[in-house]
Amino acid sequence: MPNLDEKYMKMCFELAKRGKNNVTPNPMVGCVVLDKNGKLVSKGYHKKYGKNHAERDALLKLKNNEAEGGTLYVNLEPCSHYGKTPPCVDLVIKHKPKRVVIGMKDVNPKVDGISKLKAAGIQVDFILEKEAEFLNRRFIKNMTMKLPYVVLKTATTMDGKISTQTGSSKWITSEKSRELVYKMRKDFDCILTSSNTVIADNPLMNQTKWICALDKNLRTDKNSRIYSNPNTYVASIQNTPLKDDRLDLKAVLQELFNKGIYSVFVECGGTLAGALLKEGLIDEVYQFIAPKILNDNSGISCFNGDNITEINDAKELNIYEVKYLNPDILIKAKLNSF
Ligand code: AOF
Ligand code: ZN
Repeated sequence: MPNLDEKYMKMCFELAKRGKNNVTPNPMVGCVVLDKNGKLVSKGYHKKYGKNHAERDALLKLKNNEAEGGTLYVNLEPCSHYGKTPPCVDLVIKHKPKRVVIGMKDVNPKVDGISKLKAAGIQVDFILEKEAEFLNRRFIKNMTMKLPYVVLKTATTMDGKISTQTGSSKWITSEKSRELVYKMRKDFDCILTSSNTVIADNPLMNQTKWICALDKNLRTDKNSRIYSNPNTYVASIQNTPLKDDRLDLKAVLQELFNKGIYSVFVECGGTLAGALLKEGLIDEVYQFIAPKILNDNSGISCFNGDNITEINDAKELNIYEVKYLNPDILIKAKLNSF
């Protein structure tokens, strides 16, 4: 019954999202249990890093053997390893469901719960795999690439400019959009910015635990507002390898990952944005577009990267959300970066 499978998997997604920001770097996982008559008997989710996984949370609520002969839904393959918690798959098998419906395979190489379920005679089905992967895209990037998930925010005119040729840029988007940016920052471990932005705007950026400023030649003033955060990390020629005479951007992101930074919100000008895009280091773009047209040939573009002559060489994105913020719009789009 594919419709019911979709319904209960979507319920798992909603349960999983309750763990958002509390389970990092673990995935967000929800679980729904039906008895042999198809009646929903338990729900659970992974609430906090290091605490019970979703399946354990759901199954431990059962008083008897209600799951026997029933169906267990979970948006991630049950784990089979000893981490901070014991393997979920053993507990699932103990409860003897007839069928386990999974959203996505776990990309953690330590995990092979599916074989264990099958060996125990349990039917394993997949549903809404793409959606399940999208939900846990940060986890997949972190686990498979050992890099933080990178979202670049930009605010442009309708002709894609972030400032005039003289650098005049305050403000392109409305106050409402800028307030939304402050809220967005809270979903990230770190803001990444450039020395140019620090020198031009002297932003405070105090909504994330970490700030990383790319300042190759240590040009920023030590009294700049970002330095009021004790966790501001300056990547410079002193601690970062160079690539083509510039800071090696991938090396910076690797260093951030090693510090336990799993997500990065980039707020910078066109040069750094263009360089990150060229290196394939951006996972998503959040683009605010104001109802303005600059009509200036020398205005600064939000991506000032390269000399591209073929339209076929343009980077392609998948837009997954468009919001009308009146007067601006916000586009959220994902690159196929991993
Ligand atoms: C599941 N259900 O709800 C989650 C899973 O250190 P641990 O024990 O918390 O293990 C973390 C790993 O377990 C994590 O990297 C991922 O592979 C998996 N997460 N698995 O069966 C869950 N959160
Ligand atoms: Zn588990």
